[in-house]
Order: sequence, then structure tokens, then C-alpha cells
Amino acid sequence: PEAGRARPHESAHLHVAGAAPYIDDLPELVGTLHAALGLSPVAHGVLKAIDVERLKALPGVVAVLTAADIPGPNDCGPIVHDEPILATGHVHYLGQPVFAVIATDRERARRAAAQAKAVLSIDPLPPVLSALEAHAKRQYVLPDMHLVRESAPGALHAALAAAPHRLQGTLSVGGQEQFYLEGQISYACPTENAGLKVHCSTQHPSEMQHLVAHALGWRSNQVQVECRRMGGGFGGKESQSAVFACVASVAAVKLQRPVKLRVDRDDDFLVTGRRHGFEYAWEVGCDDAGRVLAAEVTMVSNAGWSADLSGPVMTRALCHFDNAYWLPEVAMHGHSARTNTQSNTAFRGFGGPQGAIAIEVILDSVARRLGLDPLAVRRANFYGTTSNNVTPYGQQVDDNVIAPLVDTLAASSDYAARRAAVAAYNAASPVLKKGLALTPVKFGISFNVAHFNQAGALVHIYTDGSVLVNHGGTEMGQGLNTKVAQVVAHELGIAFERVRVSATDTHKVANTSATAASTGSDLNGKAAQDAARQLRERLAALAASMHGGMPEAVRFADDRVHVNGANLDFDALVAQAYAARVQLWSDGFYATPGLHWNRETLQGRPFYYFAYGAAVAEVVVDTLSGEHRLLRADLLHDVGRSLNPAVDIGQVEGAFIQGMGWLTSEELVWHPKTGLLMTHAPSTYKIPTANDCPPVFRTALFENNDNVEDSIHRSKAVGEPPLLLPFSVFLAIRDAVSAVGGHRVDPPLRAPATPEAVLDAIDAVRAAR
Ligand code: MTE
Ligand code: LUZ
Ligand code: MOS
Repeated sequence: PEAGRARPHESAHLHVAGAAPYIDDLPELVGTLHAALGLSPVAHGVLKAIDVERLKALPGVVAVLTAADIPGPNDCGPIVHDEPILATGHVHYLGQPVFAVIATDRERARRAAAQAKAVLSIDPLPPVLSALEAHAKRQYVLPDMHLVRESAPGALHAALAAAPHRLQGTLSVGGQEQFYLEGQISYACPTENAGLKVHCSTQHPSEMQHLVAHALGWRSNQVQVECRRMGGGFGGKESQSAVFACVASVAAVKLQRPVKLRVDRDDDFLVTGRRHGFEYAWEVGCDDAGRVLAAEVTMVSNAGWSADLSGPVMTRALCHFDNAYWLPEVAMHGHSARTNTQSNTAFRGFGGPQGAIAIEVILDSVARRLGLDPLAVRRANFYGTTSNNVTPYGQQVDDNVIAPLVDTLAASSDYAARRAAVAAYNAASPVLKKGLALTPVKFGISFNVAHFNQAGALVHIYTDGSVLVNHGGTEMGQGLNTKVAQVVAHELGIAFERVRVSATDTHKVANTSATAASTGSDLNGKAAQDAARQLRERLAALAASMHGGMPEAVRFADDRVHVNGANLDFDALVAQAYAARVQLWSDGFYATPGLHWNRETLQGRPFYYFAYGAAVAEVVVDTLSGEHRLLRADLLHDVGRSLNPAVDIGQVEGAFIQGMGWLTSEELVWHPKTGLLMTHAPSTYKIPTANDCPPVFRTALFENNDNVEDSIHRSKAVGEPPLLLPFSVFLAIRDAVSAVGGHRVDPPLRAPATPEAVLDAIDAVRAAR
């Protein structure tokens, strides 16, 4: 059967040959113009004037757009309408687009836009550049969120006061740049009679259609947005492709010429936001075994200058603070701080990693301060299967496999023996210290905005028996099109090679959700299956009418149709269906059942099911330089019944390395006075490379045939959950630093654990010893 077969990504042969076209590779239409954005050179100020005439006189410049040129509302905020496309009145961060230059070629457009400093008159105001500074000023993009679960009013504080051990701490975790290899790009082409086609590298074509129409003062049916593939999105093209789509579109319509807007890497960093950095203050009460009796945490995210998706990100952070653990009395407070920096947005995990890492560090601190083994403390706190299994937001955890999964991994990775070996190594090694950690993951699957959990698809069977699928999801390298094609081939009993998936296009499937929250194959796979099933039923009815027997008994397999003892060729049956005037195309639709959510109380069932995983990491830290190496990683991850184990293992490995980059090497530094993001290119911003993969890297999928929910072929979403597996790397580094103090001092290690951060933590451990 096709579902469950390991096969390469449908475009892999094109990717490796450089033959997969991205938007900048599409043949340009005659008359195409190029846009570049003029960016605010200050982090905060009052915009007094733009010397447009000076820009227009520059070589190759055809037009200059400012906010005044936007025909509709100057707004591209995805949820809250606090985000002008081009700045007016105030500038809110260094890098904010203020104007756009449209020129005959990209080079000239960029040269002119680079004159921003000379043509903008801005009265500077003091910027607020850190989340804690904004928090102190109570400056937020959204109202506070509080998620509290108490057995009785006041029980949390009573439990904290009565607990045998009461601990407090703080933690700082940095943000992360998506660093998609294909940068943000839109190519807008006017069509006839006030129409527009936009090629946009986006995870959310419907939202781009909607925002472009809004900016133009048009209706949605005038705008078509298409995306064949992205060179990566990672959340960075869920909402933040909008400013590029809107600027290119407004220019194209105004000039009635095709306009392309592609920013270079530096501008991509300066204009768009990324993963929210978080600051935490926590307090827990626990018993002698390290079992948490009560926990309270305050999380402050750096939202940047506007709301963007910061609300749902904070919601997901609050709903993942529990990770795999039963917290009987718990209070969480979330603040989305407004700062004069880029507006932070979705990034793989969407706040989940930021929520869950806090409890992992807390449990590690509990273990250190009580002198217990961190894995024993984790196990003591796992959710139960029949009791102690309700999350703080009121959803019962009824698919819990965390204990058997961790047991399997502890055994296969030889955890206990290696723990002893690491201790022996450290006893004999004064400078190099090894660390080992095992961390679990539980991740909720579904958009935490319930109505986004819907999808549509179209399946066409042509008279030659070939099949074309279109669905609302977008392909960003994650293998969604491969999985959807497998689902359709499986349903029709035909070879995978017969099925082609076409570009995502708002003219084909309407009102789609972002391809995000890891739900792409869950939602679009189900929608495509629904369409294919209708076609199969029509073909079965025809076959039964010709050959006798029950339509339900007709079987489709291996390009053949088995009916009442006869055995037909699929193509021949299709040709007969056409001649019999049977409709050979169908739509399909899916909405995830059973979800409900109260946004005021933060209670309900936001997730259809949970995905689980665990990882063991072993590191060695050089205590003189602060550098570390990951020596070995063992990953075990639950994808239910995998739709495609090859693609899934690639997702797990990729997410692990990407998350490791977030926690170890990717550091964002804003100039403390000017607010310039100084790490705005690969020269200063360090993502992991192939060389950072551990020499021993073992990834396995957990045997779990029992997804309790009716997901597509009982598979589980895989895109984001494994990004939490590299918590093990951060905690292994923490373990190695802790070894410096003979495991008697809890190390104050911040993320990313750069050499500087590791040395700071080692200094603190030595000072406290
Ligand atoms: N994998 C690749 N190669 N490129 C990407 O951009 N994005 C991740 C993940 N895996 C991404 C990726 C993110 S943030 C999400 S939400 C999911 O893929 C989205 O796709 P899916 O829902 O189809 O898994
Ligand atoms: N919720 C969520 C969202 O859980 N994941 C997402 O990617 C998302 N995007 C927009 C709004 N809510
Ligand atoms: Mo993924 S952060 O939900 O695009």
C-alpha cells in the first residue's frame, strides 16, 4: 500500500539538480520592474518627511511609493490591525519599511532605496529594546494572559508555602531567525479587467490574497495568489510574506506593469521578525523525590513592535509549559512585550518550545538542588495514563505514551551505563567535562485557533487515467505534496507516479488556512482523501453496474480494479466512466472534529491529539574556551503510523539540528543604543552546518499503532514537535557545566549556550562553590 511507504520527496530529484524553480527563477514577463524597500534608519521616531523627488531623480527609478500611495487601508496585520504596510506618523523599529522604490532593474532599485537615511527626516525618540525593559514599563502589544489551575481557590500558594522544598529562579532564552534559504519574494502581475496574479513565497496564500485585496481596496476575487514551493518557510512566511506581497501588488496595479520584490538576506533580517525570545521567573514547590506540588511562572516574550501572531504564540507557550508533566497546582502569566524591534512571529513550534523549555530547566534545577538524578525527577513527574492526566488547560491526555517511549530510548541509548561513564570521565578530566541528558516531548497538534483546522482539495482524473491533485496546503520542503499524493494514490489503488500535485492557488481551493501548526498533511491529506474516495465510489458504482456485484465490494489495487471476479485496467475503467458521463473530478473537505477553546479562560480542548518524543544527548564542554561538541544524539519520536518514514525521519533530524542551533549557536544582538540588529547575515549569525551533526546520530520512529484519534491513516503530525528534542543538548551542556561544581551548584545557563554563555555559567558555578 502507498500509505506508509518510504519514498523520496516528490521534488528531490529537482532540488538536488538545481532544477526546482523558485519564484525568482520563473521567466519574467516583458516590462517587469523591480522594487526595493527603503527602511527606517532609526529604531523609534516621528516621521516628518520623505524627499521623494530626490529618489525619483536617481538612475533607473520609475516610481516611489509611500503610505499615501496605498489605495486601501494601510494595514497588513494578520489578526490585530496594528501594522502599516509602509510607515506613517511614527517609525517603530530600525528596518521598518517606509517607502518603496520601483526601478528598471533590481540593482538600481536597491541603490536608490539605500538612500533612506538621506531622504528621511525623522525626529528620534528613545527606543525600548528589551522585553524586560518593556515589561517594567508595562508596554505590551496585547492584554496579559493567565492560565491557572488550582484544586481549590488559594491552593497554589498554600502548596508552595507547605512544600518540603521551595525553589525560585529565572531563565533567559533567545529568539531565532528562520533562515529559509529562499528569502522573502513576491512577483505581482496585472491581469485583465482589474485583476492581479501574485506569485508569492508564502505559507498562507489565502491570507496574502485577502491582504493584497484589502490594500488595493479590491475584492478577493480580483486577486490570485500562487505558490508552487518555498525554499523553506519555518513559520517565517506564515504572516510576514504580507508586506512584500502588498508592496509589489500596489506598485504593479499603480504602474500596470509586473513588479517583483525580492529582498536580500540583510534586509530580510532587518525587516521581518522571528522566534520570540522569552524571559522567565519561576517558583516551584516539590517533595523529596522532586515531584512538583505547585508551580508558578511568569513569561515575558519579546513581541517586537506589533502584535502579529504573538497572541497565539503566547497561548501555545502557556499550553506547553506542562510538557510531559502533571502539575497539580499551577499558575502561568504571559506578557507579550512591545519593543522597538522587528515584530516576532511564527517559528517551528510556535511558542511551544519556549513554554516547554522552562519546565525542563526547572526540573533540572530541582534535580541539581536536591541532589537527584534529572531523569529520575522527570519520570517522577510524568503525566499518568489513568489519573494525573489533565492538562492545566483542561484537556485530558488520553494518548500518553511518554513513559514507555522514554523507557525504550533509555534502553536503546544505554543511558544508565553512559551516565556512569560520563561521571568517571569527569572525575579524571579537569578541563574537558562531559554532560548527558534525556528530555521528553509532548506537543499538541491542531491550530490553537479552532476554526483554522479545516482544509479543502480537488482531485482530477483525466481520461488517460492520470491524476492531478490540488489542495490548500503549501510545499516548503517538508514533503506535504509527497504525502498528499501518496494518500490519493492509496485511495485509488494506483501507482504514485500517476499522481501529480499542482501549485497551491487561491483560484482552486478557497479560504485555506496557513500551512502551519504541523497540520498540513493531517488536514489536506484528509481533504484529498475525501475527494479521492468520492471518485473511487463513482468508479466502483460504474464497475459494479457493468460487471455485477456490490459497489462496496469493488477493490482498487496495483492499477487494477477487481469487481465480481473480473479484473479491469484502471485506465480502461476511467475511459468508460468518461464515455458514461461520470464526473471524473471531485472536491474534498475536512474539519478536525471535537475541538473547542475558550479564549477568555484558556480552557478547552485545543488539540486533536499529542505527539511524543524523547532524545538523549551527550556533549563535551571545554571549560577554558566555553566551546562544546555534541558527541552523540539518540532520538525516538512518535509519528503514529508514519505516512512516509523517509520523509518523517528527515523532518525529525532537521528539526533536531534546527532546534539545537536555536539553543546553542544562533544569537541575536541588537545594538544597545541604536537598536540595529547587528547579527543580520551569516557572517555574524551562526546557524548549524552539516559539520555540527553529531558523529553518532541515531533517529528512530516509535512503534505506535494506536493513535486514539482518526487522523489520516492514523499518522501523526511531525513538522514541529521534534524541534523540542534538542532540549537534551542544552541540558547536557548544563550537566557538563554543573560537573564543574561537582553537581553541587545549579548553573545559571542562558540560551543560546554560546561559548560566552557557557563561560559565564562556569564562572558563576565556581564563585558559588
Ligand atoms: N520542513 C522544511 N523542509 N521546510 C520548512 O519550512 N517548516 C516547518 C515544518 N517542517 C518546514 C519544515 C514548520 S514551521 C511547519 S508548521 C511544518 O513543517 C508545516 O508543514 P506540515 O504541516 O505539512 O508538516
Ligand atoms: N496557532 C497555532 C496559530 O497553534 N499555530 C499556528 O501556526 C497559528 N497560526 C496562526 C494562528 N494561530
Ligand atoms: Mo509552523 S511555525 O506552524 O509555520
